[in-house]
Amino acid sequence: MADLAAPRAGHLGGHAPIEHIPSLPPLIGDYEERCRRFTWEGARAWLDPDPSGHVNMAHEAVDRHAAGPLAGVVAIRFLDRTGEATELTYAELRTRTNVTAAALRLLGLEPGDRVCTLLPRSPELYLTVLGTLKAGGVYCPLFPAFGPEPVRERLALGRIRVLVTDTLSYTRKIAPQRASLPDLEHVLIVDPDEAGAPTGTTPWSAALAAGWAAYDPETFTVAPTRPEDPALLHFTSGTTGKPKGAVHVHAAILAHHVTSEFALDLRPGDVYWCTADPGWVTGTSYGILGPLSCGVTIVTDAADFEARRWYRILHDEQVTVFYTAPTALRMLMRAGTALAREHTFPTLRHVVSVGEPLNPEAVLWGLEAFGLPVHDTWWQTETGAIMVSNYAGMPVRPGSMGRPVPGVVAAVLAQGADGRAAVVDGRVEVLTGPDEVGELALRPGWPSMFRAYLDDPDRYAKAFADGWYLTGDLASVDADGYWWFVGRADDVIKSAGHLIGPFEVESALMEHPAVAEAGVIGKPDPLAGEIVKAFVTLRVGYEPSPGLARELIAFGRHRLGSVAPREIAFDQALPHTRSGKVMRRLLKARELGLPEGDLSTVETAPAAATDEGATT
Ligand code: 6R9
Repeated sequence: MADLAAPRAGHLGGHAPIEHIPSLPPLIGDYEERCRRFTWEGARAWLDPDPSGHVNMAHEAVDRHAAGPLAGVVAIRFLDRTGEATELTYAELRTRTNVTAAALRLLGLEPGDRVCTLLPRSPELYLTVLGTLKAGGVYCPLFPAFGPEPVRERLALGRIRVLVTDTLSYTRKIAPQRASLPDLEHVLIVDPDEAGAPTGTTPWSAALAAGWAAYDPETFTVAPTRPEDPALLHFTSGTTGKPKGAVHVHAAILAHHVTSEFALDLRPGDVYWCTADPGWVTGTSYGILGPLSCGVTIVTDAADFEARRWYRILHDEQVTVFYTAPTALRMLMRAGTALAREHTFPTLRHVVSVGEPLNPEAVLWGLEAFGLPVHDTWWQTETGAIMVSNYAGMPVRPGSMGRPVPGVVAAVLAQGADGRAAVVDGRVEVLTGPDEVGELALRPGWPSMFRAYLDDPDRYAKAFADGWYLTGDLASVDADGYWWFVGRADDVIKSAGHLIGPFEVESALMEHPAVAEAGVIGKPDPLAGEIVKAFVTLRVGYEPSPGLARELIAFGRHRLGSVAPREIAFDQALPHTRSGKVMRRLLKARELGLPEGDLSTVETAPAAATDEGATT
């Protein structure tokens, strides 16, 4: 083990390392040794293909356990808003997901057809994910807090055939736009009222009853998918243009499994709680597939964050491994250490975080509240699985993301003028010195690597250079091999761990009659990491006013839901590049009071911002 006695200066405060004392020895032993031994080819031995070599994620996650000693173990324990629990064992989950798959097959779902959920954390969501995979379909989650606009855009881009949702979401977000979604053939409603499901939809229970009648769930055969067949479609956001649909294949389950063992330290007997919403990639890879593949008991909670409730769940459910996000940890911190101390967590062994920079304070607070430091993990929608992590048993260096997981080759690439990796004659430069900052890049080859951006081969090709996948993040590596997150190299916003594309927000705002143009940035926020702030140029005839700012915020919220701007500032002279793009980087530099850098490409003279914005 490297000598970690000296705290690392400079970065995020540089705290002394913490020796983690697990109550159980970590599942995976020595890091260096493990990296030396590991090959993906070797890891494939874990997969349980059929005799013809077919691999199906849902089989790997559920059925293989249902056929063995874990059959009677609780696979998922669902807590509803009142705290009432419903449980499904691995055997029951196998049957129920077979019925769901049968229902989808009966609706005419063909291999490769796409199925979406717009649901809170409920049994129907988990059954749809696994049922879709078993039917050979491609599952695509939608974040339930999205407004009608992001929902419609993703349903249209994904050419979704089947949507599973509830009455309220359907009535408010889908029904008014159904005519513009010709591919959406079936909508299943999980909570029809006495009057039945809305016109044009089918009650979920009726679809399931039909599936049950048509197939024997005990002998139902899972779709014979090949390892490279598409399984998951995750929309993510870039700096420009429409949301990008990252496509993942069935073989990805191997990476979900290996990293769930290595970074989350999961094993049979664990009670595991992942607080990520299933509408985002963490909710699929580590809320469902990875942990089930390890044979653990997953706890899910339908309620929103509430500090006391969370502590109670950790205690009462005897959670052993807790995977959450920095924003959630900061909300727990805000609720005070005293509240945490009212509870004990005797079973808790490993606390892990993802999605945004984990500040050293949160790591150290974990020690106070749980008696355990928080272990950071870094990855992206595109990578499908954890790439860099503070694994269990590793001395945590607060503020560091950890080290690449076995089987992952990462590098820091020299930057060009635009902040991204410089590509000269098709070549990049790998920085090898300690603490040098550049773009974090990964050598493709792990199974959960995205295989395409849906219908956008150009964008996919642009994500690679010289044999590297370029992540868009800036990072550095210290002399001991610990990786440090420095920032994004692009304009994408991370708010409460959720990735938000500025272009999507700008486009929605520009549909308001008062708005001529908008530039959207992430403004640092002590709780959410960043909040969305929009700079708006008004059309002739409109005057800036706090009332108009409030109106624009309400307009954004109505269209976009939770990804809407929280702050509006009026600016009649937004800075542009010569090619006419709003310079978000400059807006951000001004917001932060940073030097404005090289302005040679600015066309509109930087004007003093007329910040008459309202904040809600
Ligand atoms: C899993 C997920 C990916 C982006 C990523 C980076 C940020 C994720 C982080 C982190 C600092 C960490 N990010 N983990 N930043 N420290 N431990 O979040 O996927 O929604 O695609 O976001 O999130 O900027 O590039 P996704």
